[in-house]
Amino acid sequence: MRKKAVLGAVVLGAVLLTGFVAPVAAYENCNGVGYFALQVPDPSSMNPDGDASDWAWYDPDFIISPDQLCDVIGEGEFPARSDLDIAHHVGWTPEPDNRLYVFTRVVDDTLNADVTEPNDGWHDDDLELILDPDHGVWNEAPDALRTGHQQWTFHYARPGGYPLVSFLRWNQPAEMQWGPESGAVEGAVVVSPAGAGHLSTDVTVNYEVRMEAYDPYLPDGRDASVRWVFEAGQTIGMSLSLNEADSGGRTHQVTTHIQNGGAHSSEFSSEFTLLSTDEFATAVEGSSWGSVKALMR
Ligand SMILES: [Ca+2]
Ligand SMILES: [Ca+2]
Ligand SMILES: [Ca+2]
Repeated sequence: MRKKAVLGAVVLGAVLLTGFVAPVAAYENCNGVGYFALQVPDPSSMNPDGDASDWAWYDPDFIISPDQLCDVIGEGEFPARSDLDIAHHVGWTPEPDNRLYVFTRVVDDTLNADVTEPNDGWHDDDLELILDPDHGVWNEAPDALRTGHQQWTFHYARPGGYPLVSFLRWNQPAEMQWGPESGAVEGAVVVSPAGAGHLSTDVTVNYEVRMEAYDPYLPDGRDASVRWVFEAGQTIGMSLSLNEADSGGRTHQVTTHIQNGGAHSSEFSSEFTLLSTDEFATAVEGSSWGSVKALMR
């Protein structure tokens, strides 16, 4: 508790020093302080293909690893890094590109990939990105229309198996899938070794996302929805949750939020603050950002 309070004070100090707006909603971050997204220096170099070569610019101090994640299913021990290792990289761009970027590398001892129905994909190895750009307050049923926040999911897809990489969960009407269908939400999930299938062992799964954000995101489509404009210093509502199964269904959900209900209630969701290239590229050890980075390691 004391450590959390100290971390919170340091981040609040950094927020005040750099003119950031402090979060106003009751969000709960697993790491106790919140997470960061880094401005992509050159959006034209990015390709959402599951290959990490376009992420070489990313400051490794900001990679989110298991020591900043919670297991909110909690049936057993937190997975050992030898069984499950996770490295989230989160980026964003201002206008005119104005998109959110995520690259998540998962090293997993066993791949679970036998689900074929997208709404049931959480029984498999699977990434969820809960996004609430305007950082609102919400508490609703799991199948509520996802207009004010969205439960985006990204999944290993292959012929005869799970059919879609990018999908809006859960039990949404078909017209709500316009994001992936129009290219506003792009995702790639690449598993190595190539050709890995259900119960393959010692796999690496790369999830890569490039997406526009909308708030609200409405069933009537892009023109009826409101495009969110990302800006340095914003704190957005967002959780990254990895559903982990090794055989026989999900045993862990390893996530930035503090409770499984974080998909359905802002009270339990996490938040990301957007840093500009100036802030993270020029931060030196000993400065406020250097101190924050040191505490996050
Ligand atoms: Ca890439
Ligand atoms: Ca919202
Ligand atoms: Ca697994």
